[in-house]
Amino acid sequence: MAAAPLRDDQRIILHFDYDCFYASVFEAEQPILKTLPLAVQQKQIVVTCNYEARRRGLRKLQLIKEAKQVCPDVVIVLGEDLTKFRDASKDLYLFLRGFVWGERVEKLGFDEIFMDVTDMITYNAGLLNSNDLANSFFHLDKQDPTVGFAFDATTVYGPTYPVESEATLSEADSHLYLKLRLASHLAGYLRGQLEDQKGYTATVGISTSKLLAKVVGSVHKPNSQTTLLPPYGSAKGHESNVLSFLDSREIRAIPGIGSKLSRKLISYVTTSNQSVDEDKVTVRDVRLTPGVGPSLLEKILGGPGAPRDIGMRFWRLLHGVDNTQVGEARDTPTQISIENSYGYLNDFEAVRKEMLSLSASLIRRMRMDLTKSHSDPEGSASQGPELRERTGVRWLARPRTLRLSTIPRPTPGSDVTQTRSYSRISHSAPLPQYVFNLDESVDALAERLVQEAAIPMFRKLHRERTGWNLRVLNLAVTNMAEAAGDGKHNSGRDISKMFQRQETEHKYISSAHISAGQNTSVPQSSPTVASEASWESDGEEENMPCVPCTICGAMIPHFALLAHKLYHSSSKNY
Ligand code: TTP
Ligand code: MG
Repeated sequence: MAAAPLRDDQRIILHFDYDCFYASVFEAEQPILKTLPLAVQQKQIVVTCNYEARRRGLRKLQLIKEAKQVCPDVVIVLGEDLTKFRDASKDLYLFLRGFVWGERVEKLGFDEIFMDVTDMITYNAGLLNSNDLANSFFHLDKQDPTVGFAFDATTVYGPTYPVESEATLSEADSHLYLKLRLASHLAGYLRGQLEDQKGYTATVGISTSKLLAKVVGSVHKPNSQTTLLPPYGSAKGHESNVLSFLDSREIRAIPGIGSKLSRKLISYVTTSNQSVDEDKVTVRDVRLTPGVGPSLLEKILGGPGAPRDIGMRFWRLLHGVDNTQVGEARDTPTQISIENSYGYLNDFEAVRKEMLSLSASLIRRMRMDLTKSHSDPEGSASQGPELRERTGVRWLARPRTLRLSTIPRPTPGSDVTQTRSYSRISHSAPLPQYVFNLDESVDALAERLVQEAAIPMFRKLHRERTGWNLRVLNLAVTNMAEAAGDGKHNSGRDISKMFQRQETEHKYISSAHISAGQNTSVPQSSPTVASEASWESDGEEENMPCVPCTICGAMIPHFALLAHKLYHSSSKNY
C-alpha cells in the first residue's frame, strides 16, 4: 500500500560542510597524511588542521609558532595558493550534484553545499511499501529502478535533534517525519559516496530550510549528520522542535546575523536584562526580551545601509522561518577575483609587477572556469591550455567588467590609524574584449591588460605618485554574461547573501595586524583567491583573545583577523 500523500509545499534541504576542508584536500592527494597531525599554513597562521591535529590540541586560526609548541611533530603544508582548494571544491560540487534531481544545488564558498532534495524524497516516499518499511529501496534514478540503495524507512539514519522525540505527531508532522527519515538515509548514502569515491568526509544537516539545515548540521561534527525531528509546529501538548532547537543556539550562530547586528542585539538584550551573560546570548534571550518583535527589531537594527524590512526578516529568522530557495546549479562562477596581500607595497614598478602576476592568474582562471571544449561537456578544467586551444574551446560566460581594488594603509596621524580601520577602495571599467582571445598567450594578454586597463584604473584610484602603502591588491572580473544556451542562474536569494552585502560595501575594520615581521617590501605570498563564504566560529578559540569578524560574525583571534577577512574579501560562487 502506498504511503499517504505528502504535502508538496514543504521542501527538504540538506546542508553539507566538508570537514577540515583545506587539510582534506592535502589528505586526498596523499592519504598517508590522514594518520598524521596536519596543519595548513597561510601567512603565520594555521587556517585549518585535520582532526588528528585537533585531537592533539591544535585549533583553527592558531599561530604556527604556537601550533609547533603544542604539537612538535605537526606536519605543516602551505595553503596560500588556493587553486587546489578551488578545484577540489568544484569537483566535489559536480560529484554531489550528479546525484540530485533538478537544479537546486547551491555552493556557498569553497566548502558548503545546499541541496533541495524534495523531488527525490517525494518520489521515494510515494513508492514505499508501508507493510514492509524496514526493507525499503531508495531510487536514485527514475528511469533505472535498479539504481539506488536499500534502507530501513522505519528509522532515522544518524543522530537527531532532539535525541529522541516523545511527542505524538499530528498528521502533517508524521508526513514530515517520514520525509526526513528518507532524507537522513539519502544524506548518509551521499556522505558514504563522498568518502568512498572522493576521500572526503562531510557534516550534514537535514531539515526543511537552508537556515535550519545549516544550523542543525553543526550539532554533530565531524563526519556525521543531524536531522531536526518534528514536530515543527507548536500545538497543544508539545513544543515545536524548531523553536526549542533555535532557542538554545547562540544568537551569533544564526546565519545572516553578522557580528555588527548581533552586537546591537546583544547590547539591547543585556541592557534590558542584566542577568543575561553577554558572551552567551541565545536566540531565546533575544526572543523573550520584553517588547521584542518586528518593529522593535527594526528600531534596533535598522538604519542607513541596513536591508529593507530587517526587523521582520530577523523576527522570522529567530522563529526558524526561512523561505529562501536553494539557488539553481550553475556551471560558471558569478565572478572571479585574484588577490594578494603585502607587508609594504609603495613603489610603482612593484605595483605593476604585482598587477601583472594577478592579471596572468586571473586570465588563467577565466580560461579554466569559463570555457568549455566541444568534446568536454563538464568544461575544460582538466585540460592544459594548449590542448584546449587545439580541441576547440568556447566561452560559457564572458565577464563584462574588470574591477581593481586596493586596501591602502592609513597615513600616520590620520583618524583612521587610531581606530586601525582599513577601507577597500575600487574602480571598475569594461573588460577589454581581447582577453577572450584564446590564441594569444596568457602572459602577453596579461601584459596588455595591465598596460591598457589596470594601470589607468590604478591611477584613478591613487592619484598621488607614491605613498599609498598598499596592504592588498585585488583584480576581479564580474558581471558575467552567460553564452546563449547555457542559461543556468543562481537565483536563490538566501539569508546569508542578504548579509554578505556587507562585503560589497568594502568596509574592512581590522583591529590588529596579522603578525610581526611584515615590514618587508616583498609580497608575502603568491596570489590567492578568496572565496565568499560564510562560516561561524566553532567555539574552539575560547582561550584566545578574539574579536568578531565584521562580515560573518565569527570570533577570530586578533592576529588572524586580516587573513580571515582576505578569505571573505572577494567572491567566486558557483
Ligand atoms: P571551515 O568550514 O570553517 O573549516 P574547516 O572545513 O577547515 O573545518 P571544519 O571541520 O570545522 O568545518 O572553513 C573552510 C576552509 O576555509 C578551511 O579548511 C580553511 C579556510 N579558512 C580560511 O582560509 N581562513 C579562515 O579564517 C578560516 C576559518 C577558514
Ligand atoms: Mg568545513
